Amino acid sequence: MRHIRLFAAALAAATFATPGIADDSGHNGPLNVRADSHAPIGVMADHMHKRGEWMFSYRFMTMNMQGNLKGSSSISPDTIVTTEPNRFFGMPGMPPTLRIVPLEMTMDMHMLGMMYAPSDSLTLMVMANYLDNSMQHVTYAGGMGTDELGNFKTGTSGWGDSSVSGLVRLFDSGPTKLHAIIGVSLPTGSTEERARILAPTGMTPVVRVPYPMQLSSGTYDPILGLSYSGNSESLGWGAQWRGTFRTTKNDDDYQLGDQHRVNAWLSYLFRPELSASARLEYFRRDNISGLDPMIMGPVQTADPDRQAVRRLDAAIGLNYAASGTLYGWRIGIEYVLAVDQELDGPQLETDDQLIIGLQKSF
Ligand SMILES: [Cu+2]
Repeated sequence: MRHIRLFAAALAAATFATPGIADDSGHNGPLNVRADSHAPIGVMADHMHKRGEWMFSYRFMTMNMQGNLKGSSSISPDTIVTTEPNRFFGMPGMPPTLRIVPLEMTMDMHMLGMMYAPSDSLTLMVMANYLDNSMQHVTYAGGMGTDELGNFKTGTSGWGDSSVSGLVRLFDSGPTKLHAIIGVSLPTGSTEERARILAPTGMTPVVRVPYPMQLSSGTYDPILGLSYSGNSESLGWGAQWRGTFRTTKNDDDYQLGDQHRVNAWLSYLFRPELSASARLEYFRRDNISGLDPMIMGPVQTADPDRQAVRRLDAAIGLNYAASGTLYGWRIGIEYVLAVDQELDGPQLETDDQLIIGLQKSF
């Protein structure tokens, strides 16, 4: 919940900072700026550009996960290590139940984006991510019982998957717009990250880390979507679906589950430069098929069938689009709270996310 304070500070800063430029229509005129012409900052590929226009963007996202859920009920580490079966049981040294439990995870993502419109009906978009993951665990001693052996933390960081997409105009009446998203996700990150762990035997080997800590899918995956937006004088709205489809196994013999995001948002324009938004996102990710033979252990994250997520998030945010001499610059912030989730578990529960983004078009 540390994100709430940051968000409140940004809200206060925006509220106090904007009156000074309220009447600054600049050289471009006040009608050229409309903060809500972009979706809330957590939505990607939401807008198109005019022919010849470029945009560069940077987003920072941080996600907090804490505690475990099975389905939508919380499950304690003691219960996990005494009742949850270990799929690797029967292999040398493998206990019948899970013995290592993730307690919390932080995922930080730096996203770089570039957009360019060769025509009014096509905008090209390239995105790259740099990831920084850390996960805290508890290890239980031996093959049974509830004696804790100790804690350990693993961390991975590096470039994740990139994407190249085309946004294709399907409809534009001025106030309402619709476009298709057609792209491909590129395996520009590593699927073979390693870290030191604490095993139930007390040994501390360096092993290939489980799936949630890897940086990439390892596959070329089609991305498809539809994005709609509209506005009236002071209200804006929109909806988007975006899916990533995994079609082949990677070099490590597995494929991540398909992923879908469905978004709906409403915004209110206080003045041309400033809008506030409320957004709902439904996120769905399927289980992994196949299995990396190098990822094995009495821990839920190593199990391909304990990866699926169905989650509803609610977000509030602000968009600010500069006018006058800073015309072309935008800043957006969003605080995202997970309100409901169902996990093929045990699996770490998502708490909240904070997203801050800076955009410059010219
Ligand atoms: Cu753009």
